[in-house]
Amino acid sequence: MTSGSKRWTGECAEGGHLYAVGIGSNRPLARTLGPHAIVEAAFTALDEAPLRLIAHSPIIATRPLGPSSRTYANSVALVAAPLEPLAMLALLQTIERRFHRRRYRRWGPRTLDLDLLLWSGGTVNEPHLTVPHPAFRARAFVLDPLHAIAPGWRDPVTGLTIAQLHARLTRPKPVDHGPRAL
Ligand code: A4P
Ligand code: MG
Repeated sequence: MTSGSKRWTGECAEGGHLYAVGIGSNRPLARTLGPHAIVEAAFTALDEAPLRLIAHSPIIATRPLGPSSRTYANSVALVAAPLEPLAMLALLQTIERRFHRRRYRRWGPRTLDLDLLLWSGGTVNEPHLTVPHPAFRARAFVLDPLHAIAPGWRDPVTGLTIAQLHARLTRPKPVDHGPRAL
């Protein structure tokens, strides 16, 4: 499946693992391959054996968080894989390299960034891999697309569903008008 968006209905991969993968791009790879097209190409890469693309969100344009000034194309994909988390991270980094991802500087412009957001097996705390991704709960560019395809997935750290985390992030904050005059 490489186009459109589909909501995940809760089934897990037969005998495998399910991952939510955050996809971001804000640097073109060529004149004709800009961030939106790179994210579309990433959907195809995430559906190549041994991976299986279960669903992906629409691609959204987002304002950069951090020092970069270029608009991002962001999406989230649900990917089934027969791989343990460290092997999955290694495969995602191989895909990033295929898109000429260079690690110039932290949060610098990137052709393709693939982050492991959630794993059906729960949490991972390894020197080079933390799952759930430590920052995902505070990022609209992650929670908006994740909410579109997996609102019922429960964050193993907070116990909240993606729908609840999304509501928490997007709910209007109360305005403090200061002390009322009597
Ligand atoms: N690593 C640890 N945990 C994970 C995980 N769950 N998923 C390690 C992926 N990698 C994980 O990542 C650095 C190292 O993190 C990896 O080698 C891996 O061992 P990186 O992708 O090389 O570097 P990075 O992406 O520049 O750093 P970082 O801290 O991962 O940044 P983020 O959190 O990916 O944020 N603004 C908008 N609008 N949209 C974006 O997509 N993205 C970023 C980068 C900043 N601003 C953005 C966006
Ligand atoms: Mg990253």
